[in-house]
Amino acid sequence: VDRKDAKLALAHMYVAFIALFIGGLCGLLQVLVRSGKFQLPWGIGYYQVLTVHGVLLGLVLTTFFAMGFHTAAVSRTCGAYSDSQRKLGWVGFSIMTIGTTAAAIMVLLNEASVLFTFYAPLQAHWIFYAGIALVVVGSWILALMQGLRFAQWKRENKGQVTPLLSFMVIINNLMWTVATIGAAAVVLFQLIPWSIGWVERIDILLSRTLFWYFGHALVYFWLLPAYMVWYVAIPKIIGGKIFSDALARLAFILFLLLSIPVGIHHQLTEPGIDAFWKFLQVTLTMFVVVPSLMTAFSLFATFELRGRELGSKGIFGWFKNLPWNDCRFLLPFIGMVAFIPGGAGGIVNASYQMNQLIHNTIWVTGHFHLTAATTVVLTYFGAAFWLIPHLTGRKLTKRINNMAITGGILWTVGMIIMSGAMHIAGLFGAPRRSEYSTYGGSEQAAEWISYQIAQAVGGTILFVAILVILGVIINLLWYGPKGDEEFPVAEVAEGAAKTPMILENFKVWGVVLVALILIAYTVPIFDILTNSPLGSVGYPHLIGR
Ligand code: HAS
Repeated sequence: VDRKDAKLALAHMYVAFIALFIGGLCGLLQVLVRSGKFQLPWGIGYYQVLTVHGVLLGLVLTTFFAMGFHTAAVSRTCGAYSDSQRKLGWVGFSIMTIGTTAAAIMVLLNEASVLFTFYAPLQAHWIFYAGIALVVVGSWILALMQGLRFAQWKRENKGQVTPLLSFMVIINNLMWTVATIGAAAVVLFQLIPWSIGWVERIDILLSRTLFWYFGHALVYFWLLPAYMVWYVAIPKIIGGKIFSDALARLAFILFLLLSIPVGIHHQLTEPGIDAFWKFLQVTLTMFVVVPSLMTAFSLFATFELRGRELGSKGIFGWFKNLPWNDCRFLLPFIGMVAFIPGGAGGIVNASYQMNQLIHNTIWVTGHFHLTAATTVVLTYFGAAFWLIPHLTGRKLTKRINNMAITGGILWTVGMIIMSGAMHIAGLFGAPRRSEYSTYGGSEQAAEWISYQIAQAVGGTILFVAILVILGVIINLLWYGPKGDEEFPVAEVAEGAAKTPMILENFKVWGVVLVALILIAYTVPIFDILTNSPLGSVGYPHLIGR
């Protein structure tokens, strides 16, 4: 990565890891409160802490890491940005940082305890919403910078297949840009006018539907940088090759097409959306599982091919030949394994009848601590361990590697305990997003308490893991020995089929994407606008929340 581009990418990493520290600390406070053994001091509210945790880890860590990683990935595979492109990038980064700071100040002042899913009826100070809007606008500008560099590469290399990693970045940015239109719409047209007091009432169902139009694609925006690492960097780290360039591109295109028209699977218990549209979006959700299954297939193939190259025998012989003592491999690998139960849990969530059982229980929190906080975050860490020294011109030494492995193992143990307890308590009906309560001595609530204590144990181990990981990052930023660390980009395996050019045709995929969104959302949104008493604070949509 070019030196000047490295500075821009690194700036994102600083914000991401500061967010990890503060967000992680708030996570620790939450599990302690929920155990019933601890009370927040100085009048700090539970929802205030929960909002800091969700916003910093779910929105800030992820968006900044993804944008920093994207910036570096395009520079590495398409070449350095021009000065004007890079300037644009700094403008985008600055706007995102100003927006984040504004939103964070409002949350810390308890003026925006609206959780990371900031839809109505909870209301925040307008500055919080304006901050979110700035983060979105800043990210669009960064996506534009990366898109311009990609387009320049295409002009200079007419007729050639684009670099796989940059192609993946562009797909993730396209998905993000189309999805954030939903977030921008709810913030600009509903939440800001309402919180300033220009309008007295807004439609809650509309705000939730626009949010989830954005919200499910959001989780794939977190996931796809991890998939980039799995497809492109991990094969190089293990000394192997990418199983198939075409398969990887097809998986990303399927994510682009199917990530957005599925948001209603978060609203299956919502009155006011016709069952037919829920059915349609659940069906599309089952299709969006396919690119993940393709990814699993491709990774197994990469591991097996490499193992056979090293002489391993039998069906699982390759397992022995993977580089277990390399933190750049081990942490993402644990992330992959976690995605097997995490993804299976997602299929449970998306299954209409089973969703009735788990919706709004702490099972859902368990689900996203496996998917987002284990699969995605452990892969981000694994990537940061080579990306940061690559950007700072330092080495990942054996000592730092061992420290990173310790952090990863602590994280895994903490998460198994915490997320496992969340899944089980959820099946017993324990609600998510609630403070400790005995619910007036209810017998059922008494069953949850031991699981809440287990969550506190797991959460405490996780916080120790965060401290160790931050120790690693500090070493890689400032104290590791000077040297060159590789940005690993694997080649495609010799026997792989040629990549068909249709996969590069953004116009075709753009048309299919718009068509799918229109099919999935036009009638539900039309119904909401026509059937609801517009302007009401929710009635009848408040029923059943
Ligand atoms: Fe989800 C709720 C459905 C994936 C995150 N999800 C959430 C929320 C979050 C979240 C944050 O349908 C809560 C939002 C809120 O606050 O309300 N989710 C799914 C489905 C998938 C899925 C179908 N979710 C994710 C990912 C996330 C994430 C990824 C973050 C990154 N989710 C739902 C639904 C809800 C939901 C409902 C709403 C619930 C409710 O009622 O509120 C799928 O994408 C999952 C597909 C994945 C797989 C796994 C493939 C496995 C792979 C690993 C291979 C391993 C290898 C190693 C090679 C099928 C790729 C093997 C080695 C060995 C040795 C074995």
